[in-house]
Amino acid sequence: MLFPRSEVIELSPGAFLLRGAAESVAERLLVEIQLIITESPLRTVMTPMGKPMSVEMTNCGELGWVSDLKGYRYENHDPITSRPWPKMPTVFRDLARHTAETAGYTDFRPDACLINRYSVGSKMGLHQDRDEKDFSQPIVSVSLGLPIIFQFGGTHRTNPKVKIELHHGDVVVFGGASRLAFHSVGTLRKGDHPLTKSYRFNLTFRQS
Ligand code: MD6
Ligand code: FE
Repeated sequence: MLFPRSEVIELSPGAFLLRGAAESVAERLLVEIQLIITESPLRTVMTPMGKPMSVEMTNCGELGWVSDLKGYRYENHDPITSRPWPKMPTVFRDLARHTAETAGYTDFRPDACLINRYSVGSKMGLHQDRDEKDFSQPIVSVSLGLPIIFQFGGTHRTNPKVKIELHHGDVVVFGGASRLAFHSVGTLRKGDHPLTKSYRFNLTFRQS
């Protein structure tokens, strides 16, 4: 597959913003998302603290990220359907590998893709992504639909944060010295996007 070159902005050591890198395949990604959610529906999950997350989620790939009162972990079956997660579409894998490589991560082999859907008022609090085994592998994050504010800091919760707005088609590759950086997502504001209407989707690819 051919991907156009995109502007690469280093946000912090090892973390890169690839402006618009997913734009040329966005419509295909959204078609695949719709197919995935007919197999493994979007759901509201509980944090281990017993609070529902405001973002709805599902997964594709060999493994899926799940959260419940027992904790955060990767599972090879969807706990709702008791079936394997839907297969990771080729266009997902190719985009993740290509953008990781553009950011300098040459051997990224994602086996899990978490799909988050934000509706008006959804947000994601400050967290680290640390449920994976190998922190030498980056995370690739793809934004689709309505824009949102993304904040990221350092490896301590209280480190100063940089604020950026993520738009439709933007890709963030988070690795190296920034792999365990704390980050958060602001509240989704009302809007009407030509492809996703009132929603924002985020795909995060990991090697679990
Ligand atoms: C989001 N993203 O953009 C949530 N995690 O909706 C994340 O939590 C994230 O963008 C790890 C690496 C990149 C990310
Ligand atoms: Fe995250």
